[in-house]
Amino acid sequence: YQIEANLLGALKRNEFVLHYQPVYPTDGKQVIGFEALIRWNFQNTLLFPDSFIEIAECSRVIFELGRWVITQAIAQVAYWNAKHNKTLSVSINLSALQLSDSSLIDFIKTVIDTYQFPARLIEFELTETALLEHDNQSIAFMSELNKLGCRIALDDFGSGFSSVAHLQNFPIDTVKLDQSLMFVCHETKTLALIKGLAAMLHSLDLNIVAEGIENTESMLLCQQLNIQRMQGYYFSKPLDVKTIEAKVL
Ligand code: G
Ligand code: G
Ligand code: MN
Ligand code: NA
Repeated sequence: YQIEANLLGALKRNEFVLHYQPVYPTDGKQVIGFEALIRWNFQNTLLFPDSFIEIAECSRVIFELGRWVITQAIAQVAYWNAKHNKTLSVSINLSALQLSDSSLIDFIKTVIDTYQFPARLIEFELTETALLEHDNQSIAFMSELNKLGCRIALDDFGSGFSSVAHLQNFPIDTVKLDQSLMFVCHETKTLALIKGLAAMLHSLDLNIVAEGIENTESMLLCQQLNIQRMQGYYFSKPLDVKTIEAKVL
């Protein structure tokens, strides 16, 4: 099927939804925020981003789709915070291409103003590929985000071609350890790697989020290493709005 032609139509028909994966602090007790993850309600099946984000990028629909995600996620968490008198944070994934959208910063500022949402509670997630492709443009974009008061996370760290140089060359606040590390944290070499990474990131004053926490063992490891935030199926998978409201808030 021609996903590409359908993407813009899907946006108009309101077929995209955001699911939210709860994020927990070191003690694992109370949810402190959510990562917004997009899904597409396509003819009664829920499509995951791996099956359409790339196409959205190639067809440049990602610019409009990305703006929809930003508005939707901030509006949703603003609503939850007002309703429950909380200060939950929201993490939003950005595609590399979006860093070349020169009016995106103004757009984000308008959304923040519209919903009166504290910028410090917004974290934008970028992957290393996003940074590799652009460089100077990326740094300028990130500095603008910083000026707004938003935080920036380097996503999927420890997978692929993670470079330690990025940690000093880019104005990032947070590093998200890739879930593949946590899945095998019982293995001697991986355990040593995680411990070393945590020590390095702590000494660089970077916040650490561990992803892919699936069991007590990896949760306890994060606590032992003072990892600030945790995400994973041990706590919760990404959930739709209704389920978040019924079971998490
Ligand atoms: O749950 P999951 O299948 O949603 O996420 C798969 C990948 O899709 C994640 O690595 C995430 O970075 C990406 N992704 C999820 N939501 C978005 C989004 O709104 N925008 C972009 N660019 N990527 C997203
Ligand atoms: O790349 P990014 O980290 O943004 O995407 C996270 C992806 O990992 C999403 O597809 C999400 O559904 C998935 N995910 C989140 N927590 C877990 C987990 O504990 N185990 C597994 N296998 N996948 C997870
Ligand atoms: Mn992410
Ligand atoms: Na990740």
